[in-house]
Amino acid sequence: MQRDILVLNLEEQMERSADRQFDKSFADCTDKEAYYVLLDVTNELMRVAEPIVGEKKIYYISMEFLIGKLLSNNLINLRVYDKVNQILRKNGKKLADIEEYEPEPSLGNGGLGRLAACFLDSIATLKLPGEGIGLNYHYGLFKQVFEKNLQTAQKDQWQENKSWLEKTDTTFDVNFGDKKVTSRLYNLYVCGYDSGINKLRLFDIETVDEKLVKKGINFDKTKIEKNLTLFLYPDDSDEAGNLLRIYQEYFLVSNAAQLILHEMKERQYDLHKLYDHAVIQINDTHPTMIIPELIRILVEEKAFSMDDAIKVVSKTCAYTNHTILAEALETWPLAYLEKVVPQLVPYIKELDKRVRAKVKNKNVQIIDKDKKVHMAFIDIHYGFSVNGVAAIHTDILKNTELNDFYKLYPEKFNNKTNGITFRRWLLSCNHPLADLIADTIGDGYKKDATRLEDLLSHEKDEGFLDRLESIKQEKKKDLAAYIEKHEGVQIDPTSIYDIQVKRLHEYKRQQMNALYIIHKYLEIKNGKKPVRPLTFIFGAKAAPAYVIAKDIIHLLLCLQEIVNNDPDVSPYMKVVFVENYNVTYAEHLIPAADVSEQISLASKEASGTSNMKFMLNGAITLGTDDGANVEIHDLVGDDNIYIFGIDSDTVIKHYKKADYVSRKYYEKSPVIKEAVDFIVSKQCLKVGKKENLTRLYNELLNKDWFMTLIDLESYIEAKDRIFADYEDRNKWKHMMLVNIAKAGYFSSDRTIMEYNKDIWKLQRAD
Ligand code: OAK
Repeated sequence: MQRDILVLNLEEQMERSADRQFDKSFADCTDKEAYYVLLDVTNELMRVAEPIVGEKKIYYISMEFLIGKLLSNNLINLRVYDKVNQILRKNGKKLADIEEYEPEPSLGNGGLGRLAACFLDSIATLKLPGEGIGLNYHYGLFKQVFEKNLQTAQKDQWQENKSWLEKTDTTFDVNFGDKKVTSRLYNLYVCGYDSGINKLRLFDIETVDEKLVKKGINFDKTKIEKNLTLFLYPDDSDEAGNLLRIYQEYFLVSNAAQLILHEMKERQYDLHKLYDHAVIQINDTHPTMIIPELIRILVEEKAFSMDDAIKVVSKTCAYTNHTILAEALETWPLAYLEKVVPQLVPYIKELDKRVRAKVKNKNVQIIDKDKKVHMAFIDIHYGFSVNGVAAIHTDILKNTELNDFYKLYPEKFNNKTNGITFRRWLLSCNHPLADLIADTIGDGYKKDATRLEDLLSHEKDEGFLDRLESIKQEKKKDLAAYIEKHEGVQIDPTSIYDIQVKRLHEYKRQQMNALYIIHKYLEIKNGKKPVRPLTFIFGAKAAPAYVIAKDIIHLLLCLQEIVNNDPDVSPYMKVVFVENYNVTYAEHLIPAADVSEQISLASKEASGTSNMKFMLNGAITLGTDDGANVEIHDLVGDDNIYIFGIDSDTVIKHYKKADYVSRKYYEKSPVIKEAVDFIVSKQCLKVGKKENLTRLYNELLNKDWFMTLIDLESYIEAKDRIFADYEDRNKWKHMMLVNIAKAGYFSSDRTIMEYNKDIWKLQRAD
């Protein structure tokens, strides 16, 4: 009721807010002031919205929530978007201009964090009682700045006094081995689409000292009271970095445990039935310490026997694995845990002892012979569910990586193919497409994404297909303007936009894309021009301690300089590496893409989620049979996707036999040799640094852990083919249609319904 009144008087609310905050009328506000007005009234609308409550709640614990800007999404989900736009128009303003002033919270690295944010949207939309629990990093992930074709890292000042965050009175004491800190809870309201409100709980400490940060993102890693929530994932290449990471992880789980138990007490629930009221989803191993921490509290403070505590906690916790890369699987030296969280060590040893008593297989022991603690193993032995994030990923976990565990607990393993929220990745970032779909098949797809399949009956509808094409064209023009404004590079909206955006990692193989670009460049230099200009767009951050990843960025920036400044070539191709790729940038890039680059080495990308966002926006996938690409392939069929490269079984065999020799492919193929050699050519060294380029060249020739060269020729073939097919406009428009129509499966609403049916078992709050 209160909400309806607020909505009815929205314009009046905005005037009042403008007057209160800036002492002027809304029409006189600058776009920046207008942002604070909209923030104020939207916050108010969320405060009065219905909270989603029930007897059992999901607590999604994660070190990352990559939520993106919130204004547009909140307006859409609160169903006031059109009304607000009307008011803005009346006052001579545009939401797109106003949104530029909203800072993007920098609380995640990439896929795992963005998935957590999509899940919160879907949990609320499906009216499931739930909350996210995470940390409120002051500078979050670093801001990427390019200098002399190199990545540098700067602090990202995303926090402002006026924001979506609500400061609460809730504080907890968190005890480490050598110190104690006091936390404070901040709430961020998560509104579902046309439903109710859940919360994201973000913990912080008040003693953080932002002045600790010196040049770039360097700071004293030992001053825990001052640095605990400064940055996300500090450099973990040294011991101090690793220790700080463990302090952060324990800070998260200690707060989570206290919050959950506090809520149980408030609602007078019997802790022996904790699992009837709470389910804890552990987002990769970073929050794994929640298991020994809850057991410890139940035993030490709630008079539980060890057996009972372990039983109850094991029935409450579920684990999601997001990667099979060995270096990402956390193993902490016991000595580190003894320093940071000595109170947990007896419990971790007890959990390990019980495993040893039960199972002889040494591969499944929690504490190994080198006294390292395998965090994932705690989750698998002492959680009730283990899931992978795409069908092929879960199969690899079951049959290879975690096979010893699968044999022990086959019933715990299940697959939950990832999804994306269509509210952000279609309704919000691509209004014309969302409207075209609604005009064609009705509004139903907004709540039931599988309805997108109704579009298939329009495959012969030329009017529809032409509108699809012209919307893509409009989005390509918008992106060209955005890139010109932000990067100072001009691109041609009639060219083919080929886009690869994701974290920079060798397994994702941006270096293979770079080699294609070199190949094309040389072809054009030799007089072989593409039928239509090509634009290669990249966005990616490299972990500051990941040397080769930064070298790959360097190579791509050098190629950008060489290609774009060469008058023989630049009319036919351009390269743009956008600076500081983030959620906001993704929302501009994805709707404009023609070709979606998903070229990881088969078996290595757990799922990928940009592949789903691109498909939903009518881009065609050029990819390997990896992660969720496999399911996209199954859904759209061979005719609507471009798959190349060796398959995951072949990759796994090569690793087992350790028989991959990249130099063999280099020596055998003049095309490969020419492209690789270009990296250390005079031309490249003129714009780049010898040290970096030579290191990358040697890496490709002597190591190439992710098998770039074995796949390069088939990649070139497939990429040339997809570009040629672009000229068959009817075929292309049809492929766009099929991809959009089949994208419904990848709605995170579907994913969350599956989590709920198989793992969480919550009641919808209607
Ligand atoms: C990050 C840190 C440690 C472990 C995994 C990650 C991560 O981001 N993994 C990514 O998760 C996404 C969501 O499930 C997947 O789509 C990506 O394939 C995976 O790399």
